[in-house]
Amino acid sequence: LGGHIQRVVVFGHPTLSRPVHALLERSDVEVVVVADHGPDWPDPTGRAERVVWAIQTEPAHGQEGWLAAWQQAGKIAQHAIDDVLDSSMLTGLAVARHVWATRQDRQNLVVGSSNPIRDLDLVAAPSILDGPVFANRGLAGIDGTVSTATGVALASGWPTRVLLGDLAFLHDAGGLLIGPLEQRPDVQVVVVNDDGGGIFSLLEHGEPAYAENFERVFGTPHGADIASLCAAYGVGYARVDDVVELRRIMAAPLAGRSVVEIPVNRAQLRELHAHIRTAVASAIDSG
Ligand SMILES: Cc1ncc(C[n+]2csc(CCOP(=O)(O)OP(=O)(O)O)c2C)c(N)n1
Repeated sequence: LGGHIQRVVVFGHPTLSRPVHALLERSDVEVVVVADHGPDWPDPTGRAERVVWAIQTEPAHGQEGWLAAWQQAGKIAQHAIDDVLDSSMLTGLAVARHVWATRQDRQNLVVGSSNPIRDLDLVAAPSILDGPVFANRGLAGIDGTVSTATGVALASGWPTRVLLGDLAFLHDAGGLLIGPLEQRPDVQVVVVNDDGGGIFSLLEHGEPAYAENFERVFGTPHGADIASLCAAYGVGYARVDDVVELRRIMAAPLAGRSVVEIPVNRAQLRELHAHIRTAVASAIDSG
């Protein structure tokens, strides 16, 4: 299906998702950017052939069956991913799936950079709930996420769940501190703790050739005691070790400020993603 794409119309800043970038880089794809501001239109791959203020769409003018084919492939892929996750250990992907499944109306979701936003991108099905999802680039990516969530919760008045990795959490642990004279929003921080930067095992850095130095330079384990850190900041803490407990905590009403730590293992992430790719490809081939 992807091979048949001839033109991409870009609104706003494209995501960091690699498949989206790969599509924008394809020489056989025309890129049209819709931007309403001066010379700074977003064109990360430098391939925009046209930059326009607006476009007019003609309803139902596409090739017969095009949309249905994508929707069908999307459903098949989603089932294949769900099947793999059902039979694998508790991972960031599984947590993202439960976080998505238990979203509520009038509740915000803030998603940390690195794997959490990519995990959600992979597992989340379209939703009609009235609850916005925020993702922050911060200064360089993983900074400021706890503080962002606090701001989102205060500004909206809605309870806010945050899904983020342990390094992103530790980077902004100071954001847990709220002075006694300040308002305390309802914020639940869900920390997928793989003791370091899980994303790098999925990128080029994780290739076997670099295995010798990987852990110290990119894995960066820290062994931080998150329960003690929460106690120091006076924030509630719960640890989740299995799916049953995860489901229970995610479904409970979100009130006050708390941290939910979910220890996971990043050692098999590369294999898990390879497994998902194979499962999706073969499900679509036979579907
Ligand atoms: C402020 C800042 N420092 C460093 C980085 C580089 N960086 C990108 S992803 C990442 C690892 C993040 O680890 P974690 O939040 O635990 O998520 P995981 O990859 O384990 O899912 C780092 C250090 C960054 N993007 N921003």
